[in-house]
Parts: sequence; C-alpha cells; structure tokens
Amino acid sequence: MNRRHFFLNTGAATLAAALPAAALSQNAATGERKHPKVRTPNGWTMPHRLVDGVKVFHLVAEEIEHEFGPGTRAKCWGYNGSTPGPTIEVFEGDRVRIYLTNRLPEHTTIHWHGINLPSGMDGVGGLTQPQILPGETYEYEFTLQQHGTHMYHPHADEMVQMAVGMMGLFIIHPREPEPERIDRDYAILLHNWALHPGTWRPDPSVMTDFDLWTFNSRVFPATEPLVARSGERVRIRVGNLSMHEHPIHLHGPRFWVTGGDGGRWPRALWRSEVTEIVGVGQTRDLEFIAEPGDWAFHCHKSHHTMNAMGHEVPNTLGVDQSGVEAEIRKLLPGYMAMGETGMAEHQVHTDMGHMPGPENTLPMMMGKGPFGKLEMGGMFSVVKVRDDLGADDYRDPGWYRHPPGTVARRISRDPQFGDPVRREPLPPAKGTLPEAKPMGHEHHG
Ligand SMILES: [Cu+2]
Repeated sequence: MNRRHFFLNTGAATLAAALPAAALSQNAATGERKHPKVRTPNGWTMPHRLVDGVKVFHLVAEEIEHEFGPGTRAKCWGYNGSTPGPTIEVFEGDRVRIYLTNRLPEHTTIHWHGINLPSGMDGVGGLTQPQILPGETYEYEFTLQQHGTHMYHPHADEMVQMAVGMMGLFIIHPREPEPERIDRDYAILLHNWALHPGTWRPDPSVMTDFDLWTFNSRVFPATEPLVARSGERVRIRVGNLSMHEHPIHLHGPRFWVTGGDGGRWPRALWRSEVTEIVGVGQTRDLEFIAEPGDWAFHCHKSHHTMNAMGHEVPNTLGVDQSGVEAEIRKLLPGYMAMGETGMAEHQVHTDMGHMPGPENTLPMMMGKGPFGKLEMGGMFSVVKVRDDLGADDYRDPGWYRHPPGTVARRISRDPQFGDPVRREPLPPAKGTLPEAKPMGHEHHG
C-alpha cells in the first residue's frame, strides 16, 4: 500500500459519493441492500477496496488541524485527516484487512474495541504485538463474527493519544435484515478535550475538568442536525471514549434502547427511555419513530452543553457585584461582573463583543434559533423532523414551522399576574440571610 494507492482509493470514494445512494448498495451477496448507510454527522465513512473477497482499508495515524466550532482550532491527532477518524462500516461475515500507517512522532497501535478476533489482532502494544514505530505500517486481518456498534482507538500511550483525538467508530451490520427496518442510521462518538482557553493543543494530563465536550469532535452550533422524515424509524448509535459518563437525552419521542456493545438486544430487553447513560467505553443504540418538529438532543449534564469556562469561579448568583467590579477593573481592565441573576447574560455580552475572551476559545453559550439565543454549546444537536423530506435527503431543512396555536406564548408582562397557589414563606431568620433585593439587573455599558 503506498500513497498512490491511497489517493486512488480516495478518488474512487469521491466518485462514488456523486452516484445515487441506490447504486452504492448493489452488493446483494452481502445483504448490503437491506440496511441504510450509516451517517456520521460532521464525519465521514472510510472507503474500501475489495481484494480477493477481502475488504481492504488503510488508516493513517497523523497530526491534523481540527476545528471544534467557528474559529476554535487545535493541533490534534486523528486518522486520515480527521478526528474522529473515518467510520468503518462493514457486515457480519466480512473479512477485513486494515493497514495502519503511523505518521505520528511516537509509536502507536490500534485496538478494535468490542470486536471478537484472534488475540494477536487485538492491538494492545506490548501485550499482543510490538509497538508500531513512526513511519511503519502494520496489517490487521480478521473475519467479523458479530454485528453491532463498536469503536477503534490506540492501545499505546493511550492517555495522550486518546486525549488528542485518536478514535473512530466501527459499525458492523447484521447479515440478515433487522426485524424493524431502520430508515436513518446515525453514529456519534462522545469525547472531551482539555483545550484551555488561549492554547492550541489539548492537554492530555487533565483527568476530570475538561473545556470542550463534543459530538464527533464538534461543539454546538457546529454539530450537524440529525434529519428525518415524520414516521421514519431512526437509530442514533452513541459511543463514548471520553473520561465521563454522559446521560444522552432526546426531547420529543421516547426512544427504545435496542442494543449496545454486544450488538442488537433481543426485543424483550429493549427499554423505553428518554435519557440513556452511555458509560465510558460503552456504546448504546437508540431508536425512535420520528415526530415532526425540532427536538433537542444533548447530554443532560448541564456543564457538558457549555463550552470553555473557568470552573473554579465563585458562585455569584444573587450577589450585588457593582462595587467589586470597579475595584477589579483597576487591575483587570474590561473585567465584567456576572452571574448575579444567572449566567444567561453571558451570551448577551459575548455576542455584543463586550467580552472578547482569550484567543482560540469559544463562548460558553452559543447558537441562535428562530426565537433567539439557545445558550447552548458542547454536546448538543437538533433532531429535525419534517413531513416532506426525500428518503435520502439529509440537508438541513432550516427551522421547524410550527402549526398555528402550538407554540408557547406570552400572555402577561406583569410579575403580579394571576393568583398562583404558593407555599407560606419561612418565618424570618435571625439575620443570617441578606435583605432580599428585587430582581432586575442593569446591563453594564
Ligand atoms: Cu455529558
């Protein structure tokens, strides 16, 4: 395998991308017609060559420049020009040969996470194979005896190599059609990054306190929406190679959890949920029937739908900071006291350019919707379901046009409006709490 072969291969993929999807699924011998192609939002699928009945892939481990969201770039490590690396999509029973060329400055290996194979193909540096030195290419070959949502990542200097982005999805379809036909099949890999504001390389030494939380290495609003037509059966495969568990939550329709690392579960094991924790090193398959609308899809840890922020900030909620701000401004020109009425004002300030922030970082909250600011970042995307989409149409359809009378609306601006039932206030405390101050906050210049 040389560079020329690799580029020829890529050229073939570009050509294939120009053909209608139907032309791509002609391999009836392997049952490929029975399953829709997996779509990796913001990512891509690895093309292969067929050599004597073996599917041949060529991965290249290399340093890349990656963009997490508008203007925030970093030197990361990935495969074939991206993080996550390209999704490998194959079928139960396939024999695969995968080359890995190491263009990193240090050794690496590749581990096929969750896949049954001969021990010597498992990719654990030092345990099942020698380390792959810079410049070397290794060959892995095995037959797939299972189906399911799986992953790949290095098993060499893992702490560093995964922290800087080396990972990908490895999806194996069952040979036979699935009992319920899937119409759209999405795949998302969860990760976290210690890209400290003003720096250009993720810090691999961080264990818990990360700056960016990503779906396929992107933060909202740079995450592509997941598009479907009303009534379609949608699967979202979620894999987690980050350092935290993520409760992944879908608004709108309930989903069934239909599978995980071990493949598709028997029907009796399916669970109806609206939030599913995807643990570190796990994968989960979520399936639902699409209902029209714009539905938020996100991690439910509220710090994971934020971008970079200082974590050890004092809790300023309810604190009048007007005097403090003037004092701090003597030392830090431009300092702006915040958080007195909550943090939503943060996006107002960053949008207005009052708080430019350090170089190469994203505002904590971003994104605009049809009704204003979304105040979201990180692990957040939107499932956009419409009645009138073509079967293979994955283009962003814009914002949902709600049927008349189905949108929450303002009916008063008077805080004393109505006569809501409330609990009796507590008897006065003995001077332990400051005087309550009326809400309302004047924005600073
Ligand atoms: Cu999370």
